[in-house]
Parts: sequence; structure tokens; C-alpha cells
Amino acid sequence: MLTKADRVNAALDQSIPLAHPIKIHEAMRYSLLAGGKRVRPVLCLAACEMVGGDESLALPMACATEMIHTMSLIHDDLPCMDNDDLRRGLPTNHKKYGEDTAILAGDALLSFSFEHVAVRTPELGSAVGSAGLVAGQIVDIASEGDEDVTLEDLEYIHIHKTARLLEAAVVCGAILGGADDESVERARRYSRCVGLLFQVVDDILDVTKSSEELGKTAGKDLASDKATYPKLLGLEGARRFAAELVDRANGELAGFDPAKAAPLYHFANYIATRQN
Ligand code: GRG
Repeated sequence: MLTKADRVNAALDQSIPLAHPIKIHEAMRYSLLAGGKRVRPVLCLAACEMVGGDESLALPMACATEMIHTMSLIHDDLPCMDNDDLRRGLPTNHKKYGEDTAILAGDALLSFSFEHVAVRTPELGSAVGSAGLVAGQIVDIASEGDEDVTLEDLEYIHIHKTARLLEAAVVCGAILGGADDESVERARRYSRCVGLLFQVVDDILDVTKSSEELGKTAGKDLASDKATYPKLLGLEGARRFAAELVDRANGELAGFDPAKAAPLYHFANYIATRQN
């Protein structure tokens, strides 16, 4: 059992590198590698062996059970639940990193666990976790009130907060539909454009709708301290960028049967012209 626990510890250590955004991966590793007994993953490996399988077959699933267990402990320790200061003899995740990061670290561990075990579509887990929605949210939180947010920063936030999940929906659909690699990549590029377009249009609507409501020329988002596309590119520049994204998205559909690609073609135009 101890040998199995050592193997699990090594696999868990390798599973989450200290990648960008560093803070979220540090928080995930802090709790995941804090020295639990590893009861669940060891049971998983032992059950695999019991029925004649090599334990390596069950290693990803074993790691996934420990990731889920760890995230449940992080969330259980939060002030809104058990409000604990110590876990496994160390400060709890939220005591060390703050509640916002602790919640996101739990979310990222949960989605990462599914990414670990999904064979054909790991895309979905990675779109949600610390390389996806969680990454966008933690960088967004860190950039709040920052006057120097660049277009590159804004794109990073929206690609992760919004586009990655749209991308996963499209890519997983294409994979499950039997697409070859080239078609999957074309579908991916289409969805990235639509994902970013979704956010650019959202920012434009925030400005134009609040202008209408207030009867003013400048809406709330041009005045607020949140970085938006109209703020960085101007309203006309943001509209031009949106039009460019629609062209790029629909260009990626050119290689598909037009009748079958029609819903995605119209979808990009719908996102570009939506009013809410
Ligand atoms: C899973 C989506 C999702 C949310 C979490 C907070 C929550 C929902 C559930 C609470 C689950 C919880 C804290 C159950 C207690 C389980 C338990 C017996 C913990 C102690 O397990 P050990 O002794 O701990 O295996 P170590 O530290 O050795 O890993």
C-alpha cells in the first residue's frame, strides 16, 4: 500500500506543473501535495490489480479520485462551510491564498480530474480548469483596477473566460462526430474567433445599450475602470474587430459541406448582430 501511495504521489506531483497563472497552480499543488493518506487512489490501484489489470491502467483514475477528494476538502474548509484554519497540519487553502483563489483552485482540481480520465475529449476538462475558465477568472481578478491592461491581457482573459468553453463545445462535437484532425483544427479556429467575437460584442453592447438608456454618447463601460474592447480600440475599432472575427470564423468553414456548415455559419452572424 505504501509503494502504491508513493507512485500516486509522484504522478500527482507531475500532473500539475507550476504553469502560468502561477498562483492558481501553486494553490492547487499546495493542497494536492499536502500529504494525505491517499486512501482513495490506493484503493483504485488495488482494485485494478485484483481483477488482473496492471496498476498503471488505473493510475489516471486514481489521481482523479485524489484531486476530487482534495477539492472537496478545500471547499469544505471555506468560511461559508466548516470555516477551518488548519488541514493536514497546515493552514487551509483559503487561509494561505484567499477565498477567491481557494474556490478557483477547487474548481480547477475538479475539472482537471475529469480531464485526466477523459480519453477522447480531455478538451472539456482543460477548457474549464486552470488552463481555461479558471485561468481567465484569476487573471481577471488580478487585473482589477489595473490602469495598464493591454489588448494582449484583455485577449488572454476573454480567450480563457469565454472562448475556451465555446471552443471545447465545438471541438468535442467535431471529435465525437468522427472528424479527422484537420477538420477538428478548422472547427477549433472557427470557435476561437466566435468565442472572442462573443466577448467583443458583449463589450460593444454594454456601451451602446447604456448610452441608449442614459441618452448619452458615452456608456458606462467607457467610463468604468474595467478594460473593454471599446475602451482600448474605440467603439468603431471594436466594431471593425468584430467584423474581422466574423470573416475569419466563416472563412474556416469554407472547406466543409456548405449545407452542413450552414448552422455554424449563421451562428457567427447571429453572435455578431445580437442585441442582448
Ligand atoms: C465534490 C463538487 C464537489 C464539491 C464538494 C465540500 C463538499 C462538496 C463535500 C464535503 C466532502 C467531505 C469533506 C467529506 C469528508 C470526507 C472525509 C472522510 C475526509 C477525510 O478523508 P481522509 O481521512 O483525509 O482520507 P486525508 O487527509 O488523509 O486525505
